[in-house]
Amino acid sequence: MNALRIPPEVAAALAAGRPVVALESTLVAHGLPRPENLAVAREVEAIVREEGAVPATVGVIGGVATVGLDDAELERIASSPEVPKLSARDLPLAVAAGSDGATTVASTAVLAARAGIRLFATGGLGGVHREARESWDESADLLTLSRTPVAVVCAGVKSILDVAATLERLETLGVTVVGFRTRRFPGFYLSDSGHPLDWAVDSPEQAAAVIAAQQALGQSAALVIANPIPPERQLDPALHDRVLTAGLAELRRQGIHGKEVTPFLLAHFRQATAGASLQVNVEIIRNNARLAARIARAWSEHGAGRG
Ligand code: PSU
Ligand code: MN
Repeated sequence: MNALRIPPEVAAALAAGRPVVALESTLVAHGLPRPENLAVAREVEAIVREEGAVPATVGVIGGVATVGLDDAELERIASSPEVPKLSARDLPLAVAAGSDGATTVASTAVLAARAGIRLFATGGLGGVHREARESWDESADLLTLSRTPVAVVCAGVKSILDVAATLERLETLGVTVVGFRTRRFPGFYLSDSGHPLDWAVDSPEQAAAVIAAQQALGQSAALVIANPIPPERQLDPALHDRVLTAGLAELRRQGIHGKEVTPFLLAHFRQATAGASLQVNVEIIRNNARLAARIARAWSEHGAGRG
């Protein structure tokens, strides 16, 4: 069965130890509105290239988990309104069914690790939802990161979540978390979630050294590299809090649950902030892709995977 495909450009870069950055496709298909989503997906790949790394956007095409979508495949994932959101557990079902699918942080991490890609950029991780005590809604991103050796550059976890509970879960699950030039955990749309971090790195080289140490110690959990949006570019915190309160009330009123929750709240933010949240979200993704590519280069110079 041809379940996994790594196109030649990505395979060659990996074989030669050159820098590669995995990118996810759920944020393209379900996190950003059409048609801007396709432009953002292409731009982010271009940023990774500009920084001297090979981009590998991950998705499932006709039942083949593909680590490095070509432009036509990227367009297919970005423009189809029906493409399913696949977490790690959904991958075998989509493969066996011959389906297309967009991959979340969890499923992208699994496929990137399987392909031998260490660096991965996204917007914000999934995590523990507010009211999780009743709903039990905790993103599979967390458990997956506990057993998947990738380094994920993100702007923390989405601020629609219970950030404190998510940080506790990351600790329990043994996921290493480090701030990039900060000891404050970022809040996705906001530069600071209000929660401190114990550790920070100041350069791509230092981040690569942490990855090398994880490997040397035989640890197989992920590294979360938390990269905040600069404060002058964040969403206005007062607006953020108002919009979030209204969005959570609307979620309850409409009885939305499961994997619809995250896309619903992101769309609510876009509409209620007249697109300001979209600007911030796109900027976060750009910044994270750039940093991931720089770390991938430092990691490659470190002797990627060979140390
Ligand atoms: N980052 C973004 N936008 C997104 C996501 C991340 O800027 O839409 C996606 C990721 O794919 C992440 C998912 O894995 O949201 C979390 O979904 P859930 O809460 O249903 O696990
Ligand atoms: Mn969920």
